[in-house]
Amino acid sequence: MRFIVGLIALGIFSGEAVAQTASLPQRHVVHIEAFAFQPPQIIVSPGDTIVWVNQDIVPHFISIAEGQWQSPIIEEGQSWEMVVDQTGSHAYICVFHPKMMGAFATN
Ligand SMILES: [Cu+2]
Repeated sequence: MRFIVGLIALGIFSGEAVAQTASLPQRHVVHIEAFAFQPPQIIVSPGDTIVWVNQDIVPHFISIAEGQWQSPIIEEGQSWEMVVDQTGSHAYICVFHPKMMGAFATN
């Protein structure tokens, strides 16, 4: 009995040992400016949101390289956001300007 009391005093049976590892979802802003994604590559977690903000004077149109998803056409001054629901590394381009390339990867 003295042994058990000692363990409780050490906090071993207190139930406080479960670490809080999950973090809150983050918002990541990718600026579209001068026909480029800035930053071009970001690291995200599933459940995070990526926001693309078109600061150019022309529309842009994002498509993942493998064609798995597309944004609507993002008009000048508009933005579009997407919740990350997939893991791994994903490259994307602008359909209108295929030299525009970006990527996001999950950590
Ligand atoms: Cu474009």
